[in-house]
Amino acid sequence: MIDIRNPGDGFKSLRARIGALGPLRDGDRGAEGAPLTVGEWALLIDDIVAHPEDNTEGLWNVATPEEDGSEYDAIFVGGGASGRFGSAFLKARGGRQLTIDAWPFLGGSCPHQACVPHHLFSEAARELDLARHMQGRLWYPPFDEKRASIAEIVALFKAGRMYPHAIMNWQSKEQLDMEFILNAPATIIDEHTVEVEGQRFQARNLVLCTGARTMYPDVPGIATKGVYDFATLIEDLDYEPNRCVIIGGSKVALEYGSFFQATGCRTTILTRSPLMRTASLHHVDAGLREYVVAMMADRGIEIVEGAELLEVLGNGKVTGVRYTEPGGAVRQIDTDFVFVGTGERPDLRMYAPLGLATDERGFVIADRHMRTSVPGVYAAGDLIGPPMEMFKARKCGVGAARNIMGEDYEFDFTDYPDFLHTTYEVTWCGLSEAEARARYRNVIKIQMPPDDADPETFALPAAEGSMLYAFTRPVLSGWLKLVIDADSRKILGAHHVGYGAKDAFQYIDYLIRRPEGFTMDQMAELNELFLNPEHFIQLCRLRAGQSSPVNL
Ligand code: KPC
Repeated sequence: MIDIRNPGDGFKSLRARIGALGPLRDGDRGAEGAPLTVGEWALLIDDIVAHPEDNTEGLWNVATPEEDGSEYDAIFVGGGASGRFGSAFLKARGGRQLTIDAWPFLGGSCPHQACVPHHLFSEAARELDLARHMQGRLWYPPFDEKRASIAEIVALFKAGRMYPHAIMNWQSKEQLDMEFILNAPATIIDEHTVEVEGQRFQARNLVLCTGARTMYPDVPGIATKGVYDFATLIEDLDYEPNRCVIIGGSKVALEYGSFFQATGCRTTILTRSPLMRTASLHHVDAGLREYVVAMMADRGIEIVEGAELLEVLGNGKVTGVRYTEPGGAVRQIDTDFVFVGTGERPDLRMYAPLGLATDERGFVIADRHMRTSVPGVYAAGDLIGPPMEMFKARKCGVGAARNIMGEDYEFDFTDYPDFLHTTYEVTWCGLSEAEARARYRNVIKIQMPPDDADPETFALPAAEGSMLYAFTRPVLSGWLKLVIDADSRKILGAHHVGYGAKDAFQYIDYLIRRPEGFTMDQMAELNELFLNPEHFIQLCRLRAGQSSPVNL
């Protein structure tokens, strides 16, 4: 082990051990000593991320083609969720993979700039929301609006992100037996050849998994300092924002906007499309949307739907934005912080030698086998378009691996459970009530609070994670709905705003999408762990005795 506070030449010795044999290895790649521990990986990654200029050499745990020129079954270009899961699966099936990433860690943007910080921020938003709401009651002190610093929470994340990175590298090498080259960009030569640090590797197939990045609106001033996206927020924020304007109505816009507002940074969302009615979100129930947006407004977020950004104003730093509102009037907001959440697009320049077919938005076209227009070349994850979700990224990578290893495997991600965070966790799957009514003649719903209840006095759902709200201001305690075909008794959709139901939705989605479906009677037979986050089981049981069930 090297001394964390005083590594000396430890980084050199760590690098020398990257290819060292772990317990699964049976060949000698000429590396010295024991494999790196998670702690050692963390040190090395942190040093490289902090000082990229001093760390231009790749991290190899593979032989060079000169030492071992045998062909790979697949080279995964990009070691994020798609590349890592695809690689692990292919390796487990007995194939030979090489995974290449320009970052010094596997796992991609998720643990570096995306899902992991997002969840940290959403958890902070939830805590802050409760602390502000409960201030002066029970054990809650007066809420100090100056104490929640966006910059400090970002710094907290940055100070710890090397640990999940390290686990990805350690797990991939020591437990999954993957071969990789990290901290080195790949150059595509042709559909079977990739060059890294002057070495050319040959493969039967390529799997392209390099993700996407925020697409900025093309308006004057958009490059001014003080304009951020979810990635640059992490890398470049060097002051405490006082006022925030969000551009866009994507999930990212709702989620980060809710976080910024919860910290006390007054936030306005300027969005063309109504929130949660953007094309990238499907099956959003009108009642769920209404509750989510109302609760964001209740927290003080200003939402301008139908807004068109005209320009970002600045004098070397952002000072404001100009936009048109729906009637055409031009408005200005003075702000020191602009956050772009207008969706993502891939950067395909490195793939120019392949001549890949792309769609009208610029995403790589891949079929259900993950095959691109170029034989032998597969694509996965955000590179092929929405949904920009983890399940899709990982299963695309695995799907490519399965096909490469000889299976005929199709992955259809047209239907899936979805979620987002505001200061709540919002989850949904299956059909919205309106979609269900369009397809079935006898639709009922189980909803809490019911439509005709006064939500300010109707203290249900009182649920896991929202009890303090339920007993202080009931309307804040959440919202839920089950949509049911009363004829077949099958559950068609589930919708929830609260805390802790995400896990259940992974399974509910699977159950209701089975060909045989999942009835309200089967739901009623489950054993609730009361007070459960979503109340669906007991509410179904209250109606299951009815031969012709009606709304609850
Ligand atoms: C929190 C965590 O799992 C780390 S980020 C996941 C990256 S990967 O496992 O490659 O999908």
